[in-house]
Amino acid sequence: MSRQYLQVMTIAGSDSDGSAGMQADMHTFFTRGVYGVSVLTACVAGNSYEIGARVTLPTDFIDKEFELIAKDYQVRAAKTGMLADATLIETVAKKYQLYDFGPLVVDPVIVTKHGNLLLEEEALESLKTKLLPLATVLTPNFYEAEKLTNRQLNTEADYVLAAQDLQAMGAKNILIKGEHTTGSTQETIKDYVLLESGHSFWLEAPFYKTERINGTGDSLSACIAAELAKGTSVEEAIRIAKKYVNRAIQKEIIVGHKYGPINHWATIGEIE
Ligand code: PXL
Repeated sequence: MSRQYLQVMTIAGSDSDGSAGMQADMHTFFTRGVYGVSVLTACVAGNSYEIGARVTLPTDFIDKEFELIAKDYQVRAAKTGMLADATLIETVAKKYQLYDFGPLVVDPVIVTKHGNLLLEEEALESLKTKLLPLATVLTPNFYEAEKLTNRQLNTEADYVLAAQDLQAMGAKNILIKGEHTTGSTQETIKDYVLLESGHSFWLEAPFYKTERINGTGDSLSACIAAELAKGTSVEEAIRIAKKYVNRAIQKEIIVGHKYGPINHWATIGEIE
C-alpha cells in the first residue's frame, strides 16, 4: 500500500554536527510526519563546542534548487533559517515569490545562542524589507526582535510594541521568543504572540537548566511550518511547536560533549 506524505520545505544552512539548521528542520519534519525538502543556502562546519568555518552556496545553484523542487514537489509550507547575507536573502525572496510554496515561516537567524554571527550586519535591511513582508509567521528571539525593531525589550510592554512594529513591517503573525539569561534563576520563559487578527497572548513554559538546546529555534519554526502544511491554524501551529520544543528540551540526550541537540525522539507520539 502506498501512502502520500505532505511536503514541507526548509530554506536554510547545514550544520555539520546535525544539531541545528537544516538538519534540525529535517528531524522535526520527520517526527511531525511530513516529508522535508531542502533548499540549502550555506554550510557551517561545527561541533557541539564551536563553529569553525562557513561558506555560502552560489545563487545560481540556489535558483536551481528552487526550480527543481517546484517542478516536482507540491510544497505546502516552507520556512527560512540561515540566509547569511543580503544577496542570499534577495535570492530567496525572489524565488519564493516565483513559485507557490504555501505559507512561509521566517526564522530571522542572526546570531547563534553562543554568539556566532550567521547573518552579516549589512543584511539586516534586506531582511526587513525583502523577507519580512513575505512572512506568514515570524519567529524572532528576544535579541533578533531587538535588532529588527531597534528597541530594547525590557518589559512586557516592550514585547507588545516590538510585535506591533514587526507586523507594521509586513509580517502577518509574530512570535517573539522570550529571554532566558544563562545562570538566571527564572523558572519560566514567556513568549509573546501577536496574530494577524490582532488577537494576542503570552505562552509560558518551564525553563529547563540544560546546555543541550541546540536547534531549538530551528525546530520551533520547522514545527510551525509542518503544522501549517497540514492545514492547522497559525495559533494552534504555534502552540503545538512550543510543546514540541519543550518536550525535546525536557528529555535531554547526550550527543556531543558541550552544547548538544534537543531530543526529537522524545516528541514522537507525545504532541497533538
Ligand atoms: O540554530 C541556529 C542555526 C541555524 N542554522 C545553522 C546553524 C545554526 C546554529 O548553529 O549552524 C546552519
